[in-house]
Amino acid sequence: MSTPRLYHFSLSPFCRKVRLVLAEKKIEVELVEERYWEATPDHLRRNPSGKVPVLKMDGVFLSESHAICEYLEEKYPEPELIPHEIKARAEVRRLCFWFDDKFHHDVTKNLVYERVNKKLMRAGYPDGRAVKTGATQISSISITWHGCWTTAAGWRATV
Ligand SMILES: N[C@@H](CCC(=O)N[C@@H](CS)C(=O)NCC(=O)O)C(=O)O
Repeated sequence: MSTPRLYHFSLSPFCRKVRLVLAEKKIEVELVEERYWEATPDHLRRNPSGKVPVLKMDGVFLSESHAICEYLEEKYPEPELIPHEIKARAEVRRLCFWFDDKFHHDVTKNLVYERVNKKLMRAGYPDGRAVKTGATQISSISITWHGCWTTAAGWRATV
């Protein structure tokens, strides 16, 4: 079986979530940094939506971070990251989708897109107001979330 390959962008929280799940499950993976904004034919062939992460595993290209995480959970049930009980599963999905949406909208778009992506894409200077908003939001969302998550679940990998 060939080593799975993750096409990712280091600063993307969607990619980080997949890296965390891979690390928790101790799955060896080859990391390939994808400059997704260049929208190369190869990248679009792997994922027509043009987004990262994309995981190549078992001969297929998996995309959408949550779908990837659930695939990994089903294929590698240990350690269990999603509980079996149906209401608890819904709660895990609610928290994940809430966090993904909120973090992307309040933090990533303001901080990473302004300070990193604009530079990489040569798309002008960062908007200082957006950067300030992102910096404020990161502490309120991130600290609350990570505190909650680590206390509740008692685990965290650092990737
Ligand atoms: N719902 C997607 C969102 C992924 C996403 O938006 N990734 C960003 C990088 S942080 C991206 O690839 N953006 C490119 C685009 O929107 O075309 C997931 O969970 O995988």
